[in-house]
Amino acid sequence: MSRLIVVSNRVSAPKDPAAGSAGGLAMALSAALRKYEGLWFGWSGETVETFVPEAKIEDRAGVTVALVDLEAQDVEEYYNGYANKTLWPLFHHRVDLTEYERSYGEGYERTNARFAEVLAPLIQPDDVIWIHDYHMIPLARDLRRRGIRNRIGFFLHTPWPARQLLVTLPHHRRLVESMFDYDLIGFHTREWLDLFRDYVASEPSVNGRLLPNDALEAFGKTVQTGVFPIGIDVDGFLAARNSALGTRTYDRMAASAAFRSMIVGVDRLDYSKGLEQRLLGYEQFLADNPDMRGEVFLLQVTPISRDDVDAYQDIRARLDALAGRINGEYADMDWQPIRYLNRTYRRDQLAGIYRAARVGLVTPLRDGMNLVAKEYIAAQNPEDPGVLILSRFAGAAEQMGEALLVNPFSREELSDAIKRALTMPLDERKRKWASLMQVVRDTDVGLWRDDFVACLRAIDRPADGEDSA
Ligand code: GDG
Repeated sequence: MSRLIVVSNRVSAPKDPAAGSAGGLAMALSAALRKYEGLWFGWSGETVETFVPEAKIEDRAGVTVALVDLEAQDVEEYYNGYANKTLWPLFHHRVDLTEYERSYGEGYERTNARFAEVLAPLIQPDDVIWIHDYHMIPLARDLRRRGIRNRIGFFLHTPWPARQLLVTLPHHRRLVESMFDYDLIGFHTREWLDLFRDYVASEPSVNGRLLPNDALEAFGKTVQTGVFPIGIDVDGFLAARNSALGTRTYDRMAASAAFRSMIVGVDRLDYSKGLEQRLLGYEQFLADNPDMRGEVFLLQVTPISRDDVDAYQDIRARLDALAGRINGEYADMDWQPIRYLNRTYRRDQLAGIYRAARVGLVTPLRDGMNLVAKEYIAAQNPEDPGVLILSRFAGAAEQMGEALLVNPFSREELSDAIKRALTMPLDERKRKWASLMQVVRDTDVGLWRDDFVACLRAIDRPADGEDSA
């Protein structure tokens, strides 16, 4: 079997897989690299004075990783700039937060060309290459320019934006044109794929064609596209839940809840996750249901993320103020409505926390998939499961229709859904949980990975000289 090369901005292959801190995606990709052999390539997270076009090769628990150091200007323009201040907000429908700086676009192009310069010599003729996420969209084009003719696939972990928003990006056509150097492009949902197809077919400067079986033709090339919904490592997550620390955490949370119902939220501190709207919806619930105050609390676990970017500092300050205000207004001497924590927990602890929660509150304003929704379901006790409230704007809603789907922009809808979840009869909870757990199993991260790699391997590439481009 030919080797697999995984490429992502940060290489998250764990040094010690047994430590239990790595997420499902990192574990699934590491397992694939052990199975197919190969390489995980990306930025080291380090900066150097002057870029050296050479990777540092390391072994991480049986996985070979190849790491590149970048210059500080690359990190500022490519990573903090184009990736996190331009593409991330734009792909999450936040044109108001999107920064359209020419230097960011130039840094993005330069840094991707640098990645290609270092990666190209490491590629063997039979390797299959799988590039992840919005940081590296033009990388296939840059590899092709260096003569790489291997199969290259791309998976986008975020939503794809509506055409009317994408065209606010200077050089949007150039970005999409570079995607036609892939053999396969994957999205989490049919909705994101259809938005991509709509751009290609309807944007006048592209004038592309929809072909059968989700293939597309434009810029004199064809590309295969598909829907590959990501999930969690179900067995790994159940083992974390049942571990000694998972069980201890569950016991500790159950004791701390002491006859109160816990509602849980777990999200990186990101404006796309709808945290402000969630707190306002919960406040509305407290206002609407005075008899339930003192009987519930919200545990919101929110690790700080991308703190170098202004928009993240702003949302952080607003959430601090909002959580403080709601607690100040509603708390009693022996009860606080919100426990708002800016810290991380181990995965086994998180699993124990989810299990103790009556309600999982997952209300992003827009999200590629959202794995917390699947983790919450997996952690439940089948005999007495909690209820998942899920934003209809999370990719996960396309499969998890049995959750209580809500519009996260409406605090009244959030308030009603919280009440409904807290009062749902056991048989309805069990029925919903069983159907959602089936979805979680059907989309296990191992299946997602194998499905994508198999589709990529199955694609026929034109032999030398046959390229239509
Ligand atoms: C992107 C897309 C897509 C959170 N706090 C802690 C912790 N986490 C873990 C969660 C979950 C993961 O982080 C977050 O995954 P999400 O899917 O919810 O969101 P993003 O980080 O935005 O991920 C998203 C995903 O890529 C995969 O394609 O689903 O749409 O935006 O696993 O549990 N983990 C630990 N401690 C914490 O405190 N250990």
